[in-house]
Amino acid sequence: MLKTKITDLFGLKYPIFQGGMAWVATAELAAAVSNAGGLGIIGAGNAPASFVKEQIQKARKLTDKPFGVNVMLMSPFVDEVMETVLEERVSMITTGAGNPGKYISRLKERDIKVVPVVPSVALAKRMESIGADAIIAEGTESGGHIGELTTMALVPQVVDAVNIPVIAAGGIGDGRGVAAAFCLGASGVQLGTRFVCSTECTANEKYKQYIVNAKDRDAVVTGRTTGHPVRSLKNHLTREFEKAEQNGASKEELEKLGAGKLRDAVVYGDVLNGSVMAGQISGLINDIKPAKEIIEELFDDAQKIIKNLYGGLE
Ligand code: TUI
Repeated sequence: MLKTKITDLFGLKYPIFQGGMAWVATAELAAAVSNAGGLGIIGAGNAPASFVKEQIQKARKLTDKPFGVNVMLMSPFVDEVMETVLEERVSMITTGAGNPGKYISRLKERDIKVVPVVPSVALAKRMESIGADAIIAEGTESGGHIGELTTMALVPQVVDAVNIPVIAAGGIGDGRGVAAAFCLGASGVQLGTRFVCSTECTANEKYKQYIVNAKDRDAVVTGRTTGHPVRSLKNHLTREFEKAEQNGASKEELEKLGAGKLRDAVVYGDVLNGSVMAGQISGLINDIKPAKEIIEELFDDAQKIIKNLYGGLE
């Protein structure tokens, strides 16, 4: 009933990935999403390989379904994390914040599927040409490190530019967003912020609640002057960052201001001085519930909408 190129390629019940968010996307969340029929993804973020290995092994105890790892390419540990995913032979990886080109041949030799996150058509085409299995087109509505284009503009342009399946990400939080992504030509969706507000997510309850309480304009962008813009929920830190940028702070000063702040928010619940990375859809998210309920509701609602429009997905 929900067959798409993405369910076929990754052996899923539902064509949905859970974003591989640093600190947030632990083995517990990834396993819950995979057990519910989506694709759970462990976020490697800036963590060393030993942590990623531990998380992979933990997830294997919690689910017998496929799951993936998101490799954050700006991480100082990226090379050793890649070695770990090769050794552990995870079934797939997503990549973010850079070009995974130099790793692709070794990953493919081990039958590890590679799904890069891209913010542009040019990068999508390059990724297809070097052997990516699918592409995640992520709009600027997303939380964390972002590109410029909106999901609405980016997804159909990427769909037209490549022959591999496209997964839409950024700004999707309910069944209407899922249906819209399919209307734009996507074969699947990736959601991050919605899964932060799941029961199984191990992020501090204060982080989840800060998203639940957020309104439409609360997810702001800082760091444009560094070339690495980041979207997070407004708080003391975003205001301090804005001031520093207005006063012409150097890239190094700004990096220092942001260092360790995501962990402070996710792990310790410091939602005022930490970095509460979350997407523009935060304003739509009003509850915390099990990943299975989230996924079933997303696709029940999307199916109803799509049936009314076209008679259903395949
Ligand atoms: O990667 C993300 N989102 C992230 S990573 C992250 S961890 C972090 N922590 C502290 C500061 C900054 C980041 C939090 N959120 N999304 C995927 C994504 N990738 N969005 C945009 C891109 C991207 C950007 C440039 C992908 C490729 C790219 O290529 C540039 C090049 O090399 O051509």
